[in-house]
Amino acid sequence: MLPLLTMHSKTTLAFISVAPKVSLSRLDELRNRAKFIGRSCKEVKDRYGQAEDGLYYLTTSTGVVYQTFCDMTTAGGGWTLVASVHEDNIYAKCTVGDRWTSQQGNNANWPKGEGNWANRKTFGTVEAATDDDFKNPGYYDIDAEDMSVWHVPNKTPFYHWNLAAIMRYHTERRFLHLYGGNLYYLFHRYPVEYNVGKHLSDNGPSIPIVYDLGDKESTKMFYGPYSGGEIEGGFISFRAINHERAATAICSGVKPKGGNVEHYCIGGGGFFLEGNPLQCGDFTGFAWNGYGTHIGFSTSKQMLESAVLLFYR
Ligand code: KO2
Ligand code: CA
Ligand code: CA
Repeated sequence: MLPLLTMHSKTTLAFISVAPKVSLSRLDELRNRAKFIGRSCKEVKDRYGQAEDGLYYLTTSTGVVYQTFCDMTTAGGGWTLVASVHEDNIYAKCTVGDRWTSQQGNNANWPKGEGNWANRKTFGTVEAATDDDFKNPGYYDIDAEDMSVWHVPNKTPFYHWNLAAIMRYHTERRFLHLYGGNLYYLFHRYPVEYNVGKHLSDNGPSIPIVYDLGDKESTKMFYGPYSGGEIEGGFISFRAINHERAATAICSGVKPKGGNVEHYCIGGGGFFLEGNPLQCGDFTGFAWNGYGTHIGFSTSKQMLESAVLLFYR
């Protein structure tokens, strides 16, 4: 039996949409997806012809079973959600919730920070991928060629991600072949670590992207006007280093042409020297000139309040 809905007051209903009613045959259909197990959403699509976006069951090469979201429609489909980077509080600098940077402060003696870009630790849940950080075993297990990235407003339920997204794009050049097949291996080659190199000359790769929602110009508009002077839209970049030798993980939608990457690249190592500790956090220095002001180096509010969803195919 499905639980009955209890309506407490009109006010509650106005802000919290009610749980959807679902037929028993639909529940059977969802449960029966367990039959279509694969190592990636691409396998599930190719082997069983599953074409509906939603949650599917996957297994790693060693038999770890998990559930995640599959985008079965964009550019041929078969995209596996492997992670999300979520900023829970831009004012809290490298504290709890900054899983993609450091949760233990801004500290030059802990240069790799959490190290989660290059380990097998997993966290979060797929349904909460826009409410908190998420990382599943696909991140290190799937042998992928391309990436897709969605910027989705925080708190959006998964069945609305595609429509609610403010930017969506994917790569088409099979670049992951060159870097070990996924981000786990890519970040072993390009460690996200303080003091491993110099800005621009030691950055990791920048890969051209194809937009599914947005374009080069709209991408630049999400970042601050000062950032605009040192980025080029139409790329996804990895392990970008800043003027003070802090390492960031991903510059979404852009290629850095300067060294203030802390205002347009996310995730990082355990130490950001400038403004200590203001630039340390999952969304680094996105609020350097105020919260969502889109002044100076501050991003727009939309960017600041959207989670970055990472897919492989
Ligand atoms: C600023 O006023 C400032 O920020 C710069 C940062 C940005 O990442 O490197 C410099 O610290 C500069 O000295 C100054 O503090 O400049 C271009 C204007 C921003 O915030
Ligand atoms: Ca976070
Ligand atoms: Ca700077």
